[in-house]
Amino acid sequence: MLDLNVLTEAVGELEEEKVLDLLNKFVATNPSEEDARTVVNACQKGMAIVGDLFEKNEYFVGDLIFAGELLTAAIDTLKPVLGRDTSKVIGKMVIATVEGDLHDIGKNIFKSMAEAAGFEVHDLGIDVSAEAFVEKIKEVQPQIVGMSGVLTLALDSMKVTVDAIKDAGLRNSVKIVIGGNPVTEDACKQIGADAFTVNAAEGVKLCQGWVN
Ligand code: B12
Repeated sequence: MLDLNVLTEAVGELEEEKVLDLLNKFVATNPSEEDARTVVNACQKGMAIVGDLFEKNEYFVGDLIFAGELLTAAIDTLKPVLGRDTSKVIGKMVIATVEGDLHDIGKNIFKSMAEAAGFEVHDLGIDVSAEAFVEKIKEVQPQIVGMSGVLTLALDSMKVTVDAIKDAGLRNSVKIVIGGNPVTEDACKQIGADAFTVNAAEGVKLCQGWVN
């Protein structure tokens, strides 16, 4: 098993070559899904280091952009071992990053894992309005709606979106899960979601529980 601390540090220091080299070697050992998920968590911790250094003015927006590209490449490398695609559809979900927020790495990780678990995932992308969520829910009739956001302001957009779902008379037909760095139990209650998580694997387990 690869040294997770070394990986976290390499992500934090934006050492692309080292990160991809570590991950390629890891994938070549044909690891379990469980181990692959631990590796995703280590990458996530590395992104928290990037965020801290950005706050301390040691990194700049360009570094955030590079970090985003680095993590996307890292997750692409891990995809083959993150879950084996199943042909059986166990449920439908509509997901997106909420209005005002352009961060999509966490959402994309959750999407990959949910698809591997057998969900048909309709991904609306980033900066998605409450109206667009409502329209897609009407069209697809999913059992689950997933909202992602990492900016603090995303919490407000999540509330607006849940309210719009209620106003459209759709709240009782869907379970709602929110994810991303700022979500907490309190925020979940305020927003009126059914569940929250800062861990994609945990989110998938929750969703599996809802459709079983
Ligand atoms: C990379 C990055 C960017 C990239 C994003 C690239 C991309 N394609 O996503 C770019 C350069 C675009 C960017 C832009 C900005 N960013 Co930025 N960014 C980051 C950074 C470093 C990492 C985010 C990330 O990918 N984390 C890793 C992923 C894997 O974690 P995650 O999102 O939490 O996802 C996991 C779980 O939460 C869960 N999950 C996520 N979504 C969902 C959804 C569901 C349904 C479920 C079940 C689970 C789930 O699964 C994932 C895997 O376990 C963070 C720092 C940090 N600490 O997060 C700052 C950070 C989020 N950014 C910040 C800021 C300030 C900005 C900018 C305003 C900078 C600027 N001055 O322009 C802009 C805002 C643009 C906008 N309107 O959104 C601040 C936010 C502050 C705040 N409290 O609001 C942070 C915290 C940095 C900091 N410490 O200051 N950023």
